[in-house]
Amino acid sequence: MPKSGESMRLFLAFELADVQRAALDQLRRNAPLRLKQAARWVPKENLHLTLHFLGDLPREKLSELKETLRTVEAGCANLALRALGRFPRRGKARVLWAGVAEDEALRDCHEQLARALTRLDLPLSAAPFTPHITLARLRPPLEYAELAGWLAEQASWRGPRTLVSHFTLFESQLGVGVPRYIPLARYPLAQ
Ligand code: 3AM
Repeated sequence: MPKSGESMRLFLAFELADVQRAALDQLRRNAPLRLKQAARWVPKENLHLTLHFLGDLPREKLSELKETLRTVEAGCANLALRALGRFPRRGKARVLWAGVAEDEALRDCHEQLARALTRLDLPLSAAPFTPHITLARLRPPLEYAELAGWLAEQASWRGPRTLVSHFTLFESQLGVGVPRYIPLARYPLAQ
C-alpha cells in the first residue's frame, strides 16, 4: 500500500510500434563507433515520444489526473520518423534524437493535453514543443563536429509511419542505470 506523501514521476507519451523500435535500433547499430561508445543509448523498449513531462505528482492526485486525461478529445496522429537531430541546437550535443514529420493531429493532441494539465494547475514546459524521440544521451556532451557528419548522412533517413491510436501515462522510476517506464493508463484517440 503506497504511503501518503509519496510522489510519482510521470510523463505523457506516444508509444512506438515494434517496427519503429526496430528501425531505430538499426540506426543505432549503424552509428559511427565513436558515437556508439560515447553515448548512453535508450534501450529499444524505452523509446517513446514525450508529449508532456509532468515531474513529481503526489500519489493522492493520480486519480484526479487520470479522470482529467479521460476527458481529452483528440484524434489519431500520424507518427512518421525522419532524420536525426541533437539538443541543444548550438554548442556541444547532449541529446541525440530521431525527428518526426509535422502532423496537425500530433500538435492538437499536445495542445489538448496542455489545456487539461493547466486545469489541474500542473506546470508545463515553457519550451516550444519539438516532437522527437530521444535515442541517446551524451555524458559528457560531445563536440558537434563529432556527430555532424553522421547527422548530415542521415538527413534523408525516413523510418516507418504509423497511426497512433492512444496516448499513455507513464511512471518513470529512476534508479541505478536505465530508468523503468511503467505504463499506468492508456487513453484512446478518436478514429
Ligand atoms: O523524451 P525525452 O527524452 O525528450 O528527458 C526526459 C524524457 O524526455 C524528460 O521526460 C521524458 C521522460 O523521462 N524529462 C526528464 N526530466 C525532466 C525535467 N526535469 C524532463 N523534462 C523536463 N524537465
